[in-house]
Amino acid sequence: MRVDIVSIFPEYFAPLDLSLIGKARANGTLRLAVHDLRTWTHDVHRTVDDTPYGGGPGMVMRPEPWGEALDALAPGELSPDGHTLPRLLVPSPAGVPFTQALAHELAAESHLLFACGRYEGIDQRVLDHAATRMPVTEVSLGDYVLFGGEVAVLVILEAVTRLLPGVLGNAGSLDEESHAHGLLEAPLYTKPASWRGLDVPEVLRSGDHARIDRWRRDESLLRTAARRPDMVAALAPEALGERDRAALDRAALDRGGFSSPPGDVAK
Ligand code: JD8
Repeated sequence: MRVDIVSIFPEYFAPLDLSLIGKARANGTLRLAVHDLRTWTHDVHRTVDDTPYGGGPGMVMRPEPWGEALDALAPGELSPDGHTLPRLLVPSPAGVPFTQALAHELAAESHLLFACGRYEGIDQRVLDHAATRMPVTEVSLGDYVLFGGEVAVLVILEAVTRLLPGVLGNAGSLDEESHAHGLLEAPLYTKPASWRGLDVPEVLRSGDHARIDRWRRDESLLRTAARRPDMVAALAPEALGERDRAALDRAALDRGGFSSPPGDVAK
C-alpha cells in the first residue's frame, strides 16, 4: 500500500518509523511518504492560512498550496509508471466516524492520501475540487476536539496497517478481536497467580477450557453492558444464546435495571 501524508507538521509522523509500522515500511508492505505543505507555497513567509470569509474566529487554510500538493501527489490519470488514483482522507470533526469497518475498507485500497488540516480547517473548495478527480472522505476520530488532523492520521494508519497482509504476525488474532464480534474483551491475567493480595480468577487456572470460554463470554457481556450499552443494543438477536441473555439480565439487575429482551436493554 502507498500512503502520502501532507501536513504543516511533518515531524509529527516520526513515530511511524517505529515498531510494526516501521517494520512494514522497511519490508516494503507500506510505502509511506510525509510531505510539508509549505513545499507548495511561493511567498517568502510560506503562508498557508488566511482570515475566514464571513467572519468568525481563527484562520482557514488557503486553497492554493493544497491544490498544488494534491496535483503533485494525485496527478489524476492512471499513469503507466505505477501511479494509482489515491483515495483522499481528510480528518475533520465533521467527518464520518472512523470505525473498524472503515479501517478494513481502507486496508483494501492501494493508495491513500491524507490531508492534515490545522487552524479552523481547510477551504472547502479544496475538497470539492479534489472530489472531481478522486474519492474524498472526511473522517472523524470521535466527538472531542483536536488541534488538527495529524493525530487522527496516526490513529487511522495504525488501525489500517495492522490489517495489511503480513503485518500482524499472528494471523489468527484478527477475527478474535472485540470489534469483530461486537463485544468488549474479557479481562486479562498473567503470572504470578497471586500479586499484592490479588488472585487470578480460579477458573482461568482450572484447565477446563469450556468453563474458561463461558467465563470469558460472561465477563465480555457484563463489561459491554456496563460500559457500552450502544454495542449491546446493536447485537443481532441471534448473536446471543440462552446463557448470554441470562448474563445480560444479571448485569441489568446489578445496575438497577430490569430483565429485558435483546435490543431493548435497560439504560
Ligand atoms: C482536523 C483543524 C481544529 C476543528 C475548530 C480548532 C478528527 N475527532 C476530531 N476532533 N477534532 C478533529 C480535527 C480537528 C481539526 C482538524 C481534525 C483541523 N482542527 C478545528 C474545527 C473546530 N478547531 C478530529 N479527525
